[in-house]
Amino acid sequence: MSKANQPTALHPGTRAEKPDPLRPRYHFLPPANWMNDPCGLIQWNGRYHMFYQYNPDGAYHDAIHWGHAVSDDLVHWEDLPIALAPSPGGPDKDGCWSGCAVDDDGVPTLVYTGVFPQTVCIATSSDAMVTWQKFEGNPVIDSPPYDVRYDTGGHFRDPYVWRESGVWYLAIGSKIRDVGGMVLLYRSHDLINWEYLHPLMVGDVHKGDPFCTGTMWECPNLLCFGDQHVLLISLQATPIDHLYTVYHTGTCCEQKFESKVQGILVHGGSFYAPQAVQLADDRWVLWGWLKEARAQGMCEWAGWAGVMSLPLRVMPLPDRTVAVRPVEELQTLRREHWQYEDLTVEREPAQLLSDVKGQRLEVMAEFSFEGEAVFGLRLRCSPDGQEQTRIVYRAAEGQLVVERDASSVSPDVERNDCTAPLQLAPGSPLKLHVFLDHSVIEIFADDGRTCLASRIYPLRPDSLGVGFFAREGSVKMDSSDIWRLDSIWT
Ligand code: DQQ
Repeated sequence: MSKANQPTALHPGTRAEKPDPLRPRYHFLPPANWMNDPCGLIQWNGRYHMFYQYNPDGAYHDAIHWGHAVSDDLVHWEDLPIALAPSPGGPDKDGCWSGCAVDDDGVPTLVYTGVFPQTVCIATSSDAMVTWQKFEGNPVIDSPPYDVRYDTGGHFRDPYVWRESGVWYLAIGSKIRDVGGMVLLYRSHDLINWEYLHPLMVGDVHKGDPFCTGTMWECPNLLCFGDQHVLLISLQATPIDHLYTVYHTGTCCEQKFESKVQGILVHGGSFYAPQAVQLADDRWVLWGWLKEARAQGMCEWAGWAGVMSLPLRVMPLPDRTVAVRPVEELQTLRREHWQYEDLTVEREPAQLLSDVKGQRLEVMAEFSFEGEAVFGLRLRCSPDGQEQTRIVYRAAEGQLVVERDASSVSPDVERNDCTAPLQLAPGSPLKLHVFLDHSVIEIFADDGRTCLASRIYPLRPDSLGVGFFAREGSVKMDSSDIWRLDSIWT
């Protein structure tokens, strides 16, 4: 490895910038500018490293670098110098797109996408991951496999690498023109020389199956849980801005993946391109990119765009569906606490809670209800209700919905409903676990079996109220705990 890479400049921007009421405070995001996918997640010498797609020049996607941060607890982060920057004239001259990190017998190694054209490149570090040297022989894979069956159009990105019995495997996102997305599989003994094996999985955009569709499959991740595997794929569908991540639970036999059960990992249209890492304690934890849902001009005015989801534990269940739950370490953020029990939920518009207000809250609530009830929780509510966001369970439709029609007085934000299917067995309570962080809402319902993430942009400074309401049917709130959460930045 040689050819010094010098992307060690510190981030422009600091964390003590102008107060911004929409900027999340306990979700990770860079000091300023654009971020998208998490990359290169790895636990190294006991610390958690996160890299991410980053544009140091502004709050828009261009000339992508790898930002870098490190944490001791999965929750609080310290910014490190930019890890990778495009090298003029190199295979990544137009950007260092997504990829992963591996431990090559003590040598930290990044495997990433160089553009354009889309290729696989590697870089290593010899100073405990502060600076990175790009391999002088990059790219290590210079194009998708030549195969007359596949017209990939050159779409070939987001390598995900793991080691099995001393052999490296690499899964990478691709597509077959007019057919659908595809994940290709390679093998290597040294991370440099790669042998193409076969597709790990191929979709079919024409079948109308929401789990196998998408014209391009991005950011594959293969998680191993003993004899069961979970394949995560981020689907780029049509129209192009319709992006979502699916999981396939199945088995991997002779390097072929057979999908048995599928689902959408996090509903709502904001969560995309997650990356998962197995920690030393065996937990699989992932972060996803939470996209903005406001006009580009608002992002550029604010000076930032994109935020990481909470760290989420991935747990396959006995029925082979996958639950996603916030990691326990987040409980260290809990501060002021309110508790309620056995309340009859008032009809809409119900009173707001008199003592709870906030932009940074965690809510755990359990409701019992009869029949076709419609009920939920209001957040970021102004006293007159002009601004409010409602998290609603519609029992008859079996839907959990974030109603954003009144979420902001701004005309430049998305205000459509964000919906997730949620069928509860008759008599079962609704269990909601909600995180609010200024412009971010993450919801884990039914112990993480149904997850929904959404973005909201309330502008009124008094949009701080919280309340429960019933629209249809009789509803009881059995218990609820609400905490104000701390900021992760000092
Ligand atoms: N983002 C990266 C690509 C990836 C996409 C570019 C997914 O590598 O396919 O920033 O959001």
